[in-house]
Amino acid sequence: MKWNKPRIPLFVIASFLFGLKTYFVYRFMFELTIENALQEFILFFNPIASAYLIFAISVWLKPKNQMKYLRWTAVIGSLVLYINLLFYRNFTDFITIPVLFQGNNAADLTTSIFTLIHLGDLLLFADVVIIWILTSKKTMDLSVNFSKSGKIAATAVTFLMLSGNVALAELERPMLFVRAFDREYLVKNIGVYNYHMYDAMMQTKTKAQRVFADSSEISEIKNYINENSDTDEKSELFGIAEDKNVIFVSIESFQNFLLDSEINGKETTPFLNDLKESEETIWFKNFYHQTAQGKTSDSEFIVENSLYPLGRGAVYFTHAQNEYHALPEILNSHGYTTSVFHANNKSFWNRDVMYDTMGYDKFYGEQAYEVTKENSFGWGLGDKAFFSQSIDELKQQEKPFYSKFITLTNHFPFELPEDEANIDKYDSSSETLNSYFQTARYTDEALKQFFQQLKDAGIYKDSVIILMGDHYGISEFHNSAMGDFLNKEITPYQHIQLQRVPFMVHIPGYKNGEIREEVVGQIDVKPTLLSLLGIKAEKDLSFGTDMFLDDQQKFTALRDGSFITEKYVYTEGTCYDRQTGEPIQSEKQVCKPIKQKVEKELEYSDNIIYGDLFRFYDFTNKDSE
Ligand code: GP9
Ligand code: MN
Repeated sequence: MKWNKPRIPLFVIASFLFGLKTYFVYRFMFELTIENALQEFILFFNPIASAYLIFAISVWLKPKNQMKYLRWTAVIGSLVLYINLLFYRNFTDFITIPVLFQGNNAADLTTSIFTLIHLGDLLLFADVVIIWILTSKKTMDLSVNFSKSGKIAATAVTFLMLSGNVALAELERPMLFVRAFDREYLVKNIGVYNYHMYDAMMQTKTKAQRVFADSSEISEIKNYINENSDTDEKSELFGIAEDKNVIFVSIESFQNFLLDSEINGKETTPFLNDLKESEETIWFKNFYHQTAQGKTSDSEFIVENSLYPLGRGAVYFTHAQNEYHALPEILNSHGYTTSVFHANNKSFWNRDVMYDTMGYDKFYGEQAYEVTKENSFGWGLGDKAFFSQSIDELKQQEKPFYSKFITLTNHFPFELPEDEANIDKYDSSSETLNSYFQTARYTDEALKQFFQQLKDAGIYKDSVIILMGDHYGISEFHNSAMGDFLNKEITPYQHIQLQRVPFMVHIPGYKNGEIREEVVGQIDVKPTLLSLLGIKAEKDLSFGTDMFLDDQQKFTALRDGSFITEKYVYTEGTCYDRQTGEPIQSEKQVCKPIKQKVEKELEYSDNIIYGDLFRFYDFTNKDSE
């Protein structure tokens, strides 16, 4: 019997199959917030429109190439979607081109990758199998030699669907393509494939920005900075740590909620709990991390430069060739020896390049350590061995020194050998959250041991030790388990409050330790540290203020435009009372002026980085603009 050509061309069938699969992934596998029926419709429509856009190109091909095109488009499209899904499971975010080119990181991420792949994911390739079978040799005659008008009609439908999608997206989110703070909005409205095209365009724009930037942009930014900070003002702690060594410990994925938490009656962080209450410690309990896609490297960048990280990619990768006026460089010029200790691949996050750019004297990466099967787990060398092995090198540093230590064990997926665990796992639906307490406890013990080793080495009393959490460890993906643990629903307000990480300044011999309530963030570390060391703030292109100065106007801005002030927490378009967590209905406008300022500040920071504006800035001449 002769096979009758189906009336519906195969590229249309492929568009539907592939589009429906994509919709299924958006709807049920990504955690996209759907607020209304229009959003729901767009979410359904955009994957079909996108799929049609790509598959309909086949009509312009010779019949013998059409099947090949459909088949491979389905494969590549599915891989793009799946890789985004894996990335999302880890970071609750979508891939950007700069992140994609962080090849070294991808290789190092393998330990995490396997916990992100689920067996059921195989079903996500069902459409590929169907398309593959339909396009296989036996049914080759499914190819259609489209007439010219057929080709034009098929393409016209593409444009119709595409413009329909864009119009609906614009209706749903005015100025969506101008304000690109939030990748989720973009993916929800135009789909992951079009989002990648948009991202590629943005990347090209970024490259162009540097070429077209000129020195005149500095004046406006400088005016803004001058209006908002008084560099002549000194806090009462100015110079308290003068000539001391600085030991800065960046604690991996450490959130404030770990402090004072208990699992089956046992404290998770006994050492840090005591330390924060000590009279030698000043603990800022409302200190927020401000990182974005660059995670640890973003936290380093913020601390070193008092600039915001970028909304897309890790600035450590994308702008490592820029000029900066970073903390190590400033400290070097004041007689400090500067170094970093971190037992991971030196090229991870492009650190080897960026540390050089920022002026670190020495970087002790993985090769400086003895890493064996016995002393490493999870992401690598355990924190205890890391500190133990670092001490000898630390002793050799010329004084005064500034040394940064970056821990590793408390990193997703929070793996720890059973015999290293001194606290039970938590019991919830999230294996990630359950394990988190055990690795956090391990790091707490490693810190305790490190303090003792510093004392034994005779370094302790001449040093000031700063402890800081780099960013969150438990993503929004685990909100339901987090809600169980904290015994409250994780609302957007709670989510922001969960972004608080430890920040403790420990000064041996100090007697006035206290718990400070100010709302502060990583952007404030650089001026605070310089002030403690008695180094007068110089003319700089940076944001943030000395945490010990009273400044009522202050806000702590997160990279997505959310912010926290003394009174308010603003996120996802809602202004909350910071104390009660209640949305502020009646005075909806109170957050608006702050929001505008936050957006301006983030934009200025971006302009400094994108335009590489430090290259026009002369630090030797105080009046240069
Ligand atoms: C890797 C470590 C962890 O060297 O800093 O990086 P993260 O994944 O947290 O950015
Ligand atoms: Mn980290």
